[in-house]
Order: sequence, then structure tokens, then C-alpha cells
Amino acid sequence: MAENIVILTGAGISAESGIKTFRAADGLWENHRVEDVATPEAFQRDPVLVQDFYNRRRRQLLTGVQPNAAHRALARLEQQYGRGEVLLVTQNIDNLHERAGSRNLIHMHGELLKGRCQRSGGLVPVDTDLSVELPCPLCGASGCLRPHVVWFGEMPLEMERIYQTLARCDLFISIGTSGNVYPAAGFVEEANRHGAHTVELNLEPSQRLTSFAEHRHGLASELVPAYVE
Ligand code: BV8
Repeated sequence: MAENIVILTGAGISAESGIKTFRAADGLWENHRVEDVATPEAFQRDPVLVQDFYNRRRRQLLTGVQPNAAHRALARLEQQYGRGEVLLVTQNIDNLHERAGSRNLIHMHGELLKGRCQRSGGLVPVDTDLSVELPCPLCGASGCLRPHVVWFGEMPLEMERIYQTLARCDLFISIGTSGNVYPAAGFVEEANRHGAHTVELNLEPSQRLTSFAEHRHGLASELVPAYVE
């Protein structure tokens, strides 16, 4: 019988690569109230502030940040697993999973290295700063490019495919997420409802700890290779 696996990752899997998590003491949210930067209203109100918030994160991602042993272990699992599908759903907008070699991957909250034309909806690769002056390569207008990132109050991406895969998964592994943000935080319930075995691998107990059948706490770079091997 096929053994399908769904893996959900959050900011904690990239922490040891040097990318700050949102809720750590010095996390990104500390520097900004989330309402100030990660909402469509914030972008309407102050596009320069919001673009700067993402430009700073994009510059860091493009200069010296590397995938760590946890990202690499998940890529190996996908490549070497022969008993069913391994779907990796990440809440992260960095590109460390694909750089580690993962292919069957969904960025449910978008991608930092892509921009979206607000007029055509088209996507463009972004490896520089986005600004209101930058002309859009798709429609030619300036001021229409936004980060291809899902903000609070916006619908996450590929939700139908995620729920379809959760409905037929046998193992659900949640890695490096605090379980604060929905609908991602509810995936464990979906997996439980369909009879999957559910595992939390995280530095500390998450908000959804009691929903998991199994949990291991520690560093992702140690827990994930040990678990998937
Ligand atoms: C939607 C992109 C509806 C932007 C992000 C009240 C109740 C329930 C829900 C809501 C509510 N009020 C509002 C909502 C909905 C809202 C929500 O959930 N709010 C929360 C705050 C309550 N959700 C939404 O708005 C979502 N959309 O609901 O749409 C809809 C319906 C119809 C039509 C239209 C719309 C959209 C949410 C997406 C927001 N965008 N990201 C950006 O990145 O700037 S969310 C962002 O925060 C991240 O993507 C991530 O998802 C989240 C941060 O969470 P984590 O990844 O878990 O990170 P965190 O720092 O919290 O935790 C890190 C963990 O790692 C910690 O536990 C730590 O212990 C651990 N760790 C640290 N180091 C390590 C480690 N573990 C292992 N090893 C280590 N080394």
C-alpha cells in the first residue's frame, strides 16, 4: 500500500541557516507590528515601508544564506522514497528547499524571489529591490509590482491541492512552525481526520502540540535527518 507523506515547514527550519524566525525574541515581527507590513492595507498605506521590509529580507537571502542539513534531508527523502508521494508544503518564502533539491514543493505563502504584476497577475523573477518606480516587465507600468507574498487576510496558494493531498496522506510531519498562523496550523487536524500518523519536529512545543500523535523537540538540523533516515 502506498505511504503518502505530507511535510509542513515553517520559519524554524531556516533558522539555522541564519534567517530570523517571526516569533523569536529578535524575530522579524519584533521590528515591525505585523499589521504594519504583512497586509494589503499596509501596502496600500505605505508601499515604501512594505517594499523595504521585503527588500531587506531578499538581500539577505541572496547574500550567503545556505540550506542546512534539515532542508537537505527532506530533499533526499523525496528523491529516495519509493513508497508513495512526498509533498513538501512550506510557509516560508525563502528558496532554501528548492536549493537543497526539493521539487514536489508548494510555497503556500508565496516566494520572496518573485514579484506579481497587480494589473495582469503575472509573476516575474525578482533578484533586486522592488520599488514603486520599477517598471513592470509584463505591463510596462511602474508602481504595479508587489511582492508575490501572501499577506494576512489573503488566500494562501494551492489550498485545493494541499487539502486533496492531506486527505490521502498516511504520515504528516510538521517542522519548525509555532502553529500560530491559519490555515497552515489546521493541517494537522485534517491529517488526523483522515487517519494519518502526525509528528511535530520543533525546537519547543508548538501551539498545536496536543494535536500530534508524536513529537520530538530540538534543532531541525539534528531532528530532521535523524527522523527521515
Ligand atoms: C487567510 C508571508 C482567509 C508573509 C505569512 C483568528 C484565529 C484564526 C485565524 C485568524 C484569526 N484572525 C485572523 C486569522 C487568519 C490569519 C491568521 O492565522 N492570523 C494569526 C496571526 C492568528 N491568517 C491569514 O490571514 C491567512 N489567510 O486566513 O485567508 C481568506 C479566506 C477567503 C478569502 C481570502 C482570505 C494568511 C496567512 C499568511 C500570512 N503570511 N507569510 C511574510 O513572510 O512576510 S505568515 C508568516 O508567519 C510565515 O509565512 C509563517 O506562516 C508565519 C510564521 O509562522 P512560523 O513559520 O511558525 O514561524 P514562527 O516564528 O511563528 O515559529 C517558528 C517556530 O520554529 C517556533 O515554534 C520555534 O520554536 C521553532 N524553531 C526556531 N528555531 C528552530 C525551530 N525549530 C527547529 N529548529 C530550530 N533551529
